[in-house]
Amino acid sequence: MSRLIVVSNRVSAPSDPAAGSAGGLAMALSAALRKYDGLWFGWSGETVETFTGEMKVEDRAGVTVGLVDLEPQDVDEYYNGYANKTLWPLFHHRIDLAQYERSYGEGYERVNRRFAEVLAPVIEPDDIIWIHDYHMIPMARDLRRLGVRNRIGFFLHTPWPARQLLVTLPHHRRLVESMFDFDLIGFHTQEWCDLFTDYVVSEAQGELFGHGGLECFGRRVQTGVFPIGIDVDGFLAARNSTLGARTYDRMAASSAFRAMIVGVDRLDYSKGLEERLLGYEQFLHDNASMRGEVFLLQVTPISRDDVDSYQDLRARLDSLAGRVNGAFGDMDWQPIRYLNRTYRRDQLAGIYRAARVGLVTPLRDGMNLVAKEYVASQNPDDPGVLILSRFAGAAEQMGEALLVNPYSREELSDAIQKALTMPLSERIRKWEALMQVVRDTDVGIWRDAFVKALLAVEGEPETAQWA
Ligand code: GDG
Repeated sequence: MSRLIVVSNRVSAPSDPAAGSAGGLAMALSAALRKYDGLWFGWSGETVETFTGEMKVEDRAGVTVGLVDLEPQDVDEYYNGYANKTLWPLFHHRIDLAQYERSYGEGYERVNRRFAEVLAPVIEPDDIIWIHDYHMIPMARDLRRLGVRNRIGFFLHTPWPARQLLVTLPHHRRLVESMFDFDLIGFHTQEWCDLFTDYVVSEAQGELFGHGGLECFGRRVQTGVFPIGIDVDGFLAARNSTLGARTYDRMAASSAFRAMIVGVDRLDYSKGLEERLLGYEQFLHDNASMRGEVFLLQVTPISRDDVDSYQDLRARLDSLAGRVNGAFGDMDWQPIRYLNRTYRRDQLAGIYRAARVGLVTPLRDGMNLVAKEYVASQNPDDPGVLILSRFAGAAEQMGEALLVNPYSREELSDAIQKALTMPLSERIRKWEALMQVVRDTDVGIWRDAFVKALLAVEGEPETAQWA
């Protein structure tokens, strides 16, 4: 039987799934792999003085993981450098924050090559390989060079940037060319897929064929749209667990006579946190009668704290949350509870359930799983309202949410007011439609659709040039 080999930068399978971990990719992959025979391969998160190329194999809550340690220079150049300071900002439309240093690109190529060299010897002929995210774009090329002829798919968890932005990346063509060593490339939304196609056709003079096929650089690749979702049953179980229920009771008591608005995001400039706090401040300004009647619980675990732009954002958010609390708070009311910590997944489910409004307002986001978790957690008889940025991939499916432009504080303020006063019948109608979307895009459906499409790609992998 064929195995599914999943590759991602970091193997972060939680040892206790109910505890979870703060990151969309980690949650999605561990849920997807628990039900599949296979291996999850990637960086251990540890460093060693000299790279050994040794793979440590472990079992984590039913998921077999293969881990490699990297050198400190790899982490600086590949992870903190090219992945987090170059590609992440570029792919999220922040070329003002993107840094293009030659050493970063060299580290990125080196680590992809190292990953390929460690993985190639354990690949069996029937294995299917599924590589994830922007950290690992050139890895198929390196595997092909080592003679790997298996089916190799790629899934991008972030947006694909507009062509006019991508061309600011030195060697952009080389990066895209390496993607033609995959058999299938998947995106969350039609919009990201169309932007990729636009680059290939308009910048690299490629051509379309069939349904989602692209021919360029003398090779062919298939593209497709596979919207990711959450493990719905797992999340409902977390919500209904003892700790989930207890957290709900605790939050319901803590928000008695006050409506809770909730935000849950890694501390990242793509999540629109500053704009969100400014929109909430505008709401407090516009709706004097509602002061004291609401509060915003913003759960924001620190993320990528080795990168300057994240430290700067953290300082600005500290100051903004303090300013709003100082200006509007009262002796028995704090408008914003701003928390730089993580909660267990079952606790998060209880928090979401107790919140009248879910505020999910990224400036740019591949999909956004918090939007789906918030919907799944609601009480069907008295559901809360989801406010969702139109620039999150999730907006392509979740049109029944209150869609907003997160750059406009007036629009945010109006949407909060509307959500808090929405009649029950409308809340129920919207929630039912959104919950259907959450079920239709369950992470198991996403995994199966991608693997099926990968197996259905016609023809031999085009590897002759490396053989
Ligand atoms: C990337 C893409 C795409 C957050 N705080 C805590 C916690 N979390 C969990 C959430 C959710 C996950 O982290 C965040 O997922 P998102 O999808 O919102 O965002 P990214 O981390 O940026 O993920 C994104 C995703 O990949 C999947 O393809 O949707 O667009 O950027 O599951 O619940 N979990 C726990 N405690 C916390 O405090 N346990």
